Amino acid sequence: MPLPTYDPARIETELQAHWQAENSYRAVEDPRRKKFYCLSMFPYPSGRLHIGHVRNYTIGDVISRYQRMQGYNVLQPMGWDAFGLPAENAAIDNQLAPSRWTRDNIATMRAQLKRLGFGYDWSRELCTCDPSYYRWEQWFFCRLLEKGLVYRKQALVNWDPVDQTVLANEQVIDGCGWRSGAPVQQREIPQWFLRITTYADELLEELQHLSDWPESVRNMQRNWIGRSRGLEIDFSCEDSGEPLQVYTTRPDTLMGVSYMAVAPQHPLARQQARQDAELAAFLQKHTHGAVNEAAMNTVEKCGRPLGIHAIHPVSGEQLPIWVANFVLMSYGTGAVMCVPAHDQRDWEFARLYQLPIRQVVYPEDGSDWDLEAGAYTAYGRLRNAGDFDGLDFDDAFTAIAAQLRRQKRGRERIQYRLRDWGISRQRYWGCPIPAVYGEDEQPEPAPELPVILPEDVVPDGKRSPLAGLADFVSLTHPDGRQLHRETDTFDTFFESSWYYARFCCPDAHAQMLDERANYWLPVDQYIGGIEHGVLHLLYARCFHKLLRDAGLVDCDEPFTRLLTQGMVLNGGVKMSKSLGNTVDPQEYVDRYGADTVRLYLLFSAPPEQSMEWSDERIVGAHRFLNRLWRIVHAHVAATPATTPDDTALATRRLIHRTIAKVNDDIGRRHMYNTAIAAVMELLNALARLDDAAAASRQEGLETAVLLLAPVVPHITDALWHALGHTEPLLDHPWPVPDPALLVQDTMQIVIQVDGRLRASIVVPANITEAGLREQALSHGNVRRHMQGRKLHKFICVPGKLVNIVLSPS
Ligand code: ANZ
Repeated sequence: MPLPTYDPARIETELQAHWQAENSYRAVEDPRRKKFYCLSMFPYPSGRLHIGHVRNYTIGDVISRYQRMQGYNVLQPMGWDAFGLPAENAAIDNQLAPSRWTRDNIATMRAQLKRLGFGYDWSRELCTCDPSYYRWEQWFFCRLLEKGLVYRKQALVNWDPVDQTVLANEQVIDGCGWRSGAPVQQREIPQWFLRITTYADELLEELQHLSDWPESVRNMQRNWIGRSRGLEIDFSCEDSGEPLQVYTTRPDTLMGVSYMAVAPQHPLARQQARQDAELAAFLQKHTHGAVNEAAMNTVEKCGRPLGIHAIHPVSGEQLPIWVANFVLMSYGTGAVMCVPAHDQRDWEFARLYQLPIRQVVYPEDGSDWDLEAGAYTAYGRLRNAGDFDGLDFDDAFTAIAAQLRRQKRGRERIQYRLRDWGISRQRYWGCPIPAVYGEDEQPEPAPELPVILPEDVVPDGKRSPLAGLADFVSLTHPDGRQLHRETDTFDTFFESSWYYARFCCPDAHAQMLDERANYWLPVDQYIGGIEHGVLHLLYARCFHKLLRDAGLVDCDEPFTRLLTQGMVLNGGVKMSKSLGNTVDPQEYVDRYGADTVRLYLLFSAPPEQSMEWSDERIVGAHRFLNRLWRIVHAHVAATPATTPDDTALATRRLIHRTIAKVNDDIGRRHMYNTAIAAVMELLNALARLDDAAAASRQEGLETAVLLLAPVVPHITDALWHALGHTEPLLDHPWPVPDPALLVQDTMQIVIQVDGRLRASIVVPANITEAGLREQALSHGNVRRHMQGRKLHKFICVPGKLVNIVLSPS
């Protein structure tokens, strides 16, 4: 009879229908069982799945299935990060409401995910654009507003004067609006902020306990939070009456200060500009310059003297005050003391405007530093620094801090680079911010929730659609007051900051989170792209602490383990639409089946590394599954043999060594590629056995099927049944290696007679010295060389050799 052929499309769709009918992935809370919450970052429904999604979700699915076979109660949910700008852009292009476009995409992508066989609990599916989801973040926002944890203040936006709309950064192309082409203006408008800085210390501190996060991500977060310790110093300023306050992390350089600089937005600069038209023009030009630090460092330096002076708090010297474009208004005090000998920016500025450069810190080893080449920015020992000569950084910090404290001119301060999170966007397709305003324009929580986003709107890229909807904007408070609504929506990071928690209880209708959250949380394994290493993960960590402090969850951190998967490259570069080098995963699923695509993605590279797409290797993966299929079916069709199997022990050893290796690779190292390679080797060995070894071959094939089950769940399920099993593979316990079969249980011993090699024997590893002596002395060749002489000494080097020393004849 011909062997059945491998038909992935049929076995995969049949099994998927079976899973759906049986609710095979439904996660049910059970306090008696240990839980495992495995979460992959949910997608933005952009249209179709791209290969990066498939890689991400395959990794998550393998971890989930593996943990399930380990006996855990596994939760693996999926949902949609459904608000965002692309829907608005598509709406403008296609004259289709963003909600329609989004929901159509979701339907497509959901079907694609199901076809890939990912074991999601679809009963928990959530979609952030549904009022049943966003009403709870609106509710939570109102609580934060009451507690003062969100607030409104003026901030800069990109304004398109033709389309009369605020533009996102990615809609500004070469300084012009992407649709109108008009030069973009910077405007100050009131925006909402969340006080993430309240948690700066905790967010930083707890990074050290997140030992199962990649070190790179923890470092990115540390830098982003940017804690520094320094002094706040007041320089008196005769001309203005007010002291000029600066923040410095290098008080040791105080004696090297030769000028001061303030940001263009600084009050002192504005005050001076009232009498100086040229200065006013300069400020006008530079007020809307670069607003972040990275841009600050690269921008060409320029400035102007304000014509006034500050007094050095120790030397009493007069220091000119400049306005400089490299000083940020939003950091520290918006003013700096400039030490050109020890700060590169100050140095460049001083060279440009011929300001004095005075070195006060010198290398510890006594060597000189060439100030012509640039600033000496390292720590060192003080010289030319008056009373502070001879001190190192720490002692100078302490001494200068003490002196300024006595003069009431300085105090120690901890400063963070982290800014409060701007959560409002002037966009239509987002969650409405549930604030309302009365006549006094003071924000208050909306009187009724949810504030539903009108969905039958097709934006045209001009003006704000919400502001134009009178029905939406105006309302009457239950107490009779006429109010108007906020028309900004939340940054979409707001929705993605708490979805992991809502998955625990997506159907809680009366509250944001219920007790189920404390069963599942924290997420045991989170998987996603490194591009979310800073913002999303930091916002979600912050949100979690807000939830905790509101009594909604118990634990301190949301994600215990983090895996950041690498990119999929094509031709050595990242796949992207603009480069035209993308591949559509669906095509490959249609051609080879989901199992082949899954196996290929995992076999190509360790998950955290980037992988190069290769059509040949995907064919190779398919060939391997065909071979697995044939080996199992040929085995099943073979007639059982009656001859003894003298390879049995060796085969069983190989099987158990493979189990041990795969356990370590999957469970600890997340190295699916080497795990798969080990199973391939096992299969090669099994294929060489003849039918006399059918019993050990059965054990070997069952093991191979179990070990591959998380990776290729469909073909392994079919083969599991072919091997004679009726119970589902899904919940079969993961194989455990037999320790007795892992030990190396024989060894080779060399036998010398009077120092000459005379024999080599294989003995049990646990042989006693007496047993070894008996075997050695009875060996034929050894006896011949002893020639009846008497044994003088028996020397034994354990595990290696014995030497038989004879008495002189
Ligand atoms: C004097 C000095 C001497 C400085 C020196 C550095 C080196 P971090 O570590 O990032 O906190 N600074 C302070 N406020 C600033 C602002 N608003 N815009 C631009 N630069 C500002 O950086 C603190 C240092 O950055 C401060 O220490 C200050 O320059 C500068 F050899 O003061 B320093």
